[in-house]
Amino acid sequence: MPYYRDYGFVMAVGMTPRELMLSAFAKAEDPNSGGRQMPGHFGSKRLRIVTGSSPVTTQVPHAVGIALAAKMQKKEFVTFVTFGEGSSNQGDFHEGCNFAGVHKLPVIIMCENNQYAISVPLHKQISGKVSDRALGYGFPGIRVDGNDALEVYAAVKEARERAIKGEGPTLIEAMMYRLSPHSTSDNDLAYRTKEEVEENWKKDGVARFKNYLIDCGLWDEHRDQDLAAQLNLEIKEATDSADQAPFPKPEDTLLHVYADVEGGA
Ligand SMILES: Cc1ncc(C[n+]2csc(CCOP(=O)(O)OP(=O)(O)O)c2C)c(N)n1
Ligand SMILES: [Mg+2]
Repeated sequence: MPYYRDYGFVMAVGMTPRELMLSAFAKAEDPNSGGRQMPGHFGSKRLRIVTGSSPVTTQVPHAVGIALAAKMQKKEFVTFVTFGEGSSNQGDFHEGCNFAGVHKLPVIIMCENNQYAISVPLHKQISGKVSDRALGYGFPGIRVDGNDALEVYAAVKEARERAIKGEGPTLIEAMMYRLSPHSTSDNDLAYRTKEEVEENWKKDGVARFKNYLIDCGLWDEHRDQDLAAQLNLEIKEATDSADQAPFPKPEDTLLHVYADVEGGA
């Protein structure tokens, strides 16, 4: 149950650039919503990504409910849900955490703390740590460096093992920084400095992981350039293909809005 920041995450679990572009161009074939939702509202039956709603953090109680179903049906799966630190101040987050703690549900609750909620900086949103809130709900909460891929991986892996063993939820707060404006209509330099943004680009987790792989002798600049060229081509093909794909038909407007009743309503 990812939220709108999770392009990297949904691609890591198998969503293709073409599927994402079909969503950006609002085309009929878009698996996320058939072209009905804004881009970034991910959903895929094939990949078990539950469709996200626009009010932020509504996905937390949904994820907890799905984890309850896993427990009741004795199915071995874990729900993974993400959201921003700004929205972790909403009731949905707290109600979801409380229920998950009481019922020891198999859910990983991950806050992507990028230090801004649109124009509101972290120090005006929260005075403590998001991860410390888990204590009040009776399960572990840990803060990790969200720019360190391996640290995040280790924390999520351990949280999954706890969930599978029936030990209940884990709250993970991944510390990072929102490198771009909130949206294309946001002028971020109205509320933060260019220097602050530039300083944080130096800590970017993708560049850091690349350098780590180079240091380990597993990667090099030459291969990196080849990969970038290959990915640019893939994105261009996905963009062209989605651009040319048909729009939804007007008569399909109500498709998936109401349940189909067998034999007619
Ligand atoms: C309930 C609700 N209130 C307000 C909004 C408008 N809104 C969209 S994104 C956003 C910022 C959320 O900040 P954060 O949770 O830190 O996530 P980030 O965008 O930083 O990843 C807001 C206020 C919304 N979508 N839903
Ligand atoms: Mg944020």
